[in-house]
Amino acid sequence: MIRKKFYDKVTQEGIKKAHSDGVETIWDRLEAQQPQCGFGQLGLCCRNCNMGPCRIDPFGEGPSKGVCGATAATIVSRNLVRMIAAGAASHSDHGREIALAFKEIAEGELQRYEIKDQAKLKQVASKLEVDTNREIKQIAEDVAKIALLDFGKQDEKILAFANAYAPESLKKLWKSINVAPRNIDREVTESMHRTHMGVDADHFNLSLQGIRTALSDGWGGSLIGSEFSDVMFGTPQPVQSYANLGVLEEDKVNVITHGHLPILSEKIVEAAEDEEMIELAKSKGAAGIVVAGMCCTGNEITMRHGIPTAGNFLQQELAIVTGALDAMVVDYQCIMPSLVDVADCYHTKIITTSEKAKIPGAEHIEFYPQQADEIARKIIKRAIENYPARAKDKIKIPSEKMDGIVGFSVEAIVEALGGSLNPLIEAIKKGTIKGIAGIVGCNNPKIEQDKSHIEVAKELIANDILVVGTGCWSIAAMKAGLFKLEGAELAGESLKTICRQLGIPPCLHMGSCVDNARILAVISAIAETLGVKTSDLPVAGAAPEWMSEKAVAIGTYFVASGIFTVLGNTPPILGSVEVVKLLTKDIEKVIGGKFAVESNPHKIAELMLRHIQIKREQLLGKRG
Ligand code: SF4
Ligand code: MSK
Repeated sequence: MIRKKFYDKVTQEGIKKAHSDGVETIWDRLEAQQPQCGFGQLGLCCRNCNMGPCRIDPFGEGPSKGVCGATAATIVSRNLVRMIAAGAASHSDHGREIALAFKEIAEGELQRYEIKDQAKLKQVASKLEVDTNREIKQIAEDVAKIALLDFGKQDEKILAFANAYAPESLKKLWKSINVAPRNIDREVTESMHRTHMGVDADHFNLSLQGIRTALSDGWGGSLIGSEFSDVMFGTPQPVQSYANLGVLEEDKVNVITHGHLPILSEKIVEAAEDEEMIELAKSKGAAGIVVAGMCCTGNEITMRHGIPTAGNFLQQELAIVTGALDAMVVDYQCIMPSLVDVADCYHTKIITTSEKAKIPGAEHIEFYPQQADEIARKIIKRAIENYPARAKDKIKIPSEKMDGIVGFSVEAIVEALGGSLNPLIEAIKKGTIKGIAGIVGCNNPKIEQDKSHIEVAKELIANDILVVGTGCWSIAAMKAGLFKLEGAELAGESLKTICRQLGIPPCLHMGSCVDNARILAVISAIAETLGVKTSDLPVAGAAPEWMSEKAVAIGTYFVASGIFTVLGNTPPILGSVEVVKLLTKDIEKVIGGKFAVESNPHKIAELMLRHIQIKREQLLGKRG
């Protein structure tokens, strides 16, 4: 094993059990991959045409250009833009799926779902300047139309959603450097076009298109996904929940929903609560049914229903290793194909549900929103029928689970503050809260699971920084008790006092990885109230354990929204000094934010604290 020590003891025990059961895990496969390709790590290989693959020698002894003449800067930036495009495409395709379902609900074509939060719909509509003094159906139809046009309109204007939600100062800046996103699909397509052999070779120009594509995600596809999910399933409100593998129960049928799409998981939750299903489970000898989430589907259902979360990205295999998981239902993104191999050693059924994400060896039950209830019940039935197939001697569920409060949507934060963001702004001005940090992103087996997520957050709250976050960071924070009210004991004196007064934890759960738009909304509202740019605020971001291409898109739209962002592991860009310099230094003058790369959690926190301190001094000095 590469790593012997794990921050989360549940993971440590899970790996031990996996090995004694003869199961290979992600850490074993990482070890088998060593040494990983140096050209790949530096971003210096290109296979964008069949004159290649080409690679550049980073030591200057071998080739310095690809067959076509592409330099290191061209190849590195093209590869990076492709990562951003893939990340933006993934988030935005998820957003599109939600928007399409919403359109059908609005048109009365999809009766299996409803508009649960009409007030939120009106709020979205008025931002988009849609007349709200009409029937809900009419408002919904118009809002859906605008959202879907953002995926396909052919004019040069900024996305309607970005236009409605982004602060004026950001929009002005984006327009001035020609990175205002025009059409979500178009930006992804143009990124693929520009990175085709023989198109854009200028690393700066390519990076601008990367920025435009990321913005089409953060202020477009992801934002649409979050807003419509709230309208359809309810805007999250603080709710008590639990996290870690200890949420599984030995005497119950255990079902995990894993992936990202709430259209599916909402129905799985409903089906598992159905009396008929519970009776069926009892008839098989189980005491009931447990539904738990994993990764961002976990975030979606925990923040709306308090459904427990079994774990974050690196725990997906280990959930099966408990021997007590009867079905893992997956949609898309962050689902490892290895689940099928792990499940082979136990009785777990892996059920794929999206035509976009099939895994050889898994059972495929395709999910259609039009038959959502029947399909969800069919899936739950499969899990129940599988309960008796458990091998009793292989069952070992860790006892650890941690409670906490989840579901701090923007609306919930405003409510906790008594109706507006002003108390937060005042606290920032006074210095009782020194700044805000957004921590997001995945786990990565190259990094000790959860360690950076937790240590960075702890150090920030100890310095009176309010921490908000999403994605697999949230699950790490929850497991570590940072979403408990008592978590405030770890905060600095003034943050602790505020948390006690408001009855909030020092770290706030803002949702899944599409929900970073919520963080942007809070930051934008503060900047607009203060009459400053987002880049003037004492705010910083971090993705300490990122691994996915979506995280690259997120980091890029944070930076392009004026936020200094620290990456906890190096993206494949070190092969070009020009690209490194651009992204970690020069880009700040262009867009207001920049990246830093740092793996040591204490240094990550230090970088964020230093940035926040400088911005505080500038802001307060500027404001006299
Ligand atoms: Fe090589 Fe250029 Fe083709 Fe890339 S695009 S594989 S660098 S010839
Ligand atoms: S699930 S993208 S590992 S946060 Fe959204 Fe977690 Fe990262 Fe997937």
